[in-house]
Amino acid sequence: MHCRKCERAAVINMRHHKLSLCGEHYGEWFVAQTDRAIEKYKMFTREEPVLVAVSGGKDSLSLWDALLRLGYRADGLYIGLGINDPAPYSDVSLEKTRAFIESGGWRVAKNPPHDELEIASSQTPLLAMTHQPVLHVVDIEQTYGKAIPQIAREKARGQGKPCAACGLTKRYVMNRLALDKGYAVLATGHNLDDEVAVLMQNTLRWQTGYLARQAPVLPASREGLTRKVKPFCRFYERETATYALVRGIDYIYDECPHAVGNLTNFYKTLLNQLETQSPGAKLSFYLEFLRARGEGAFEQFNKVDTLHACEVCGQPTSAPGRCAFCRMWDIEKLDVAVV
Ligand code: Q46
Ligand code: ZN
Ligand code: ZN
Repeated sequence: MHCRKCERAAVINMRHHKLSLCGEHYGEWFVAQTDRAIEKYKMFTREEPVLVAVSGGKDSLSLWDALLRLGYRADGLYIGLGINDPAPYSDVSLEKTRAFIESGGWRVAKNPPHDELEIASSQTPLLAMTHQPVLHVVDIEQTYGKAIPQIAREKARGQGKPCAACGLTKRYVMNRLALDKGYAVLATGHNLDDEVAVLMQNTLRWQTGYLARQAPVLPASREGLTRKVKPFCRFYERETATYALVRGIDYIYDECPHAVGNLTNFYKTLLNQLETQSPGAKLSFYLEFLRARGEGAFEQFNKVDTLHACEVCGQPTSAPGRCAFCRMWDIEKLDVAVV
């Protein structure tokens, strides 16, 4: 199979787009599509500082790479969860994240070279990249005194899995750091497969409130909350992985050990079977959902709760008193800055 734009062998064939591309042209197509999504959904502008939540995986590192190549003012936030048992997942993911940004590989095109001439021309950045990216690292154990598995065990949250404690902590730290450091927006690397798995989960249970809030952009609906965006929401997982590959991004292949066997992965497997039978099914499920949502199908379920300020940290919370994060971490008892 050949590239649509040149004679070289294709590295990817996207049946849903009827498009095959070589490494170089795929890299160009991918960043252009990223920019189109950012503009289409009005995610952010080139003037606004963006905080990218990076985990060391293919999606978040590819997102940071693509945003920098497009000339956005993108910095990274890595949250050290302390998940190193049975395998050193957190340690390796931090290593990969640091290596990515310190290597400066995002500065130049790094598609597999075909000849000398091509290497020379591929050294040109897409846009003038004047931004010097910063990586913020928040280590949960150093900041709050315990790693995620430990606090989850102590608080008996999540029936044996630390995901509830982890998700609550990550959401809080991301939002808080973005606000404290003056970022206009928080970007995550969720891809189409992630979004469609959640969509299916919410649809099967008709969780209309969740459906009303599932979108490429979640506006900062009130003071104390940051706008959240998902620029990769239209890319299949295979497409972000191929981008990481053609860009030479070294990422952590393993998932968090606690993700193994979770419900989201089960739905991903089901949806992959559907996609095999019917190419493009995932993309149209998602896009048709966005269309219906855009037409107001879920508007009535988008309830705006009355929020209170947490009496410890000041963040918005649904019940008066301490927020869920401060309660779980007993923040008033710890002598630490919140972030
Ligand atoms: S990191 Fe945290 Fe995930 Fe691991 S402990 Fe669960 S929530 S699975 S995205
Ligand atoms: Zn080509
Ligand atoms: Zn609080």
